Amino acid sequence: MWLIMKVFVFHFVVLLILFGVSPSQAATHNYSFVVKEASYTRLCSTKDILTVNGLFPGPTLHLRQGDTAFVHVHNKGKENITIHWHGILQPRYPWSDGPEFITQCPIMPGNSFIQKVIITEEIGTLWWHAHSDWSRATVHGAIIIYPKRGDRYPFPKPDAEIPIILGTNKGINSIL
Ligand SMILES: [Cu+2]
Repeated sequence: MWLIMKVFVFHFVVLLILFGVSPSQAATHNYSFVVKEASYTRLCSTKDILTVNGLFPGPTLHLRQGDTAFVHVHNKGKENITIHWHGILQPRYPWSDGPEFITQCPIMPGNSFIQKVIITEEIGTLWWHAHSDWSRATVHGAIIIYPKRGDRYPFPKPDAEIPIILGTNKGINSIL
């Protein structure tokens, strides 16, 4: 009887480790993206541009391999919008990947939509951007994906991390 109890407890502990208390457990993140116009000054010229949360570039997502992010997109702009997660595979879940009228309907002005972003194999720095007409010129930002806790980078560990986001002159100049 005592031996049966010991075997049962051992199996129970193994199951716990396999399904839930692993130290590299994936995390869920929630972000709020309010798409709205904000005034922006460059080279002594101030214009209203479309932004996320009033920021240009927009907010940086900090995630780990295996994490899932739910990005609550609130469209307070004047045009339809979607956000695309550039370089993210989105396995078996293309429904909030961003290309409007292909994988999802655009988010109309005044409406909200939760875009689910699933990080599987990606690691390093990618970016997100609007996927409707010219809106991507100002509505974009970085996605920084770290290895799982306890894992190493698949490249030499950076000494420092400084995100640099490059835009095209054409897009920015035509708006500013
Ligand atoms: Cu893209």
